[in-house]
Amino acid sequence: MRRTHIVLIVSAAIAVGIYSCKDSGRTIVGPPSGANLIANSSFESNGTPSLQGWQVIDTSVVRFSTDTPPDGGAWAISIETVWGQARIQTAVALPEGTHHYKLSTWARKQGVGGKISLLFNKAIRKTLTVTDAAWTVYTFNDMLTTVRGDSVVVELAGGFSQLLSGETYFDLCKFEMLD
Ligand SMILES: [Ca+2]
Repeated sequence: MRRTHIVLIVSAAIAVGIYSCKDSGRTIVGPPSGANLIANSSFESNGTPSLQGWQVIDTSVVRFSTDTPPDGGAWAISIETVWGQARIQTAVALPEGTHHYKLSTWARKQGVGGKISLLFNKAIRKTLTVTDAAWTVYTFNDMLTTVRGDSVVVELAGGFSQLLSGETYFDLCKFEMLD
């Protein structure tokens, strides 16, 4: 009986130790206000096109484009309008607590335009539709209260249509913590 107790205590101590290590590894240090929390906002690295940090859903309709907005560097992303899932996503780590955030993206469209969405814990928090043929900044502010384990995903999607064609361009996608 006593041995069982000792085994349990040792097991518990190991579990706490593992949890503590894991916990300290996951601690997110609060970023300074105004900090952009998306690492690859401009879809390029030193002039080379890059989708690092972004998950591409249906790579056949996501392309790099040299058509960029002001200060957009050399490359933007274009996503074709299709009858299906044409989108890219990036997960954003947030500090715990209540903060104001701002999502902003330059975008333009030809034909059927796509959408910009913010997902909080896998539910759509807000969606903006790209309506302009010229490069335009699409933006919205949000207040989020987050606890450990919460996640935010920024999603840029192409247009959705069975019959009509189109292309939506995105660049300089930022998710900033305002305060
Ligand atoms: Ca760019």
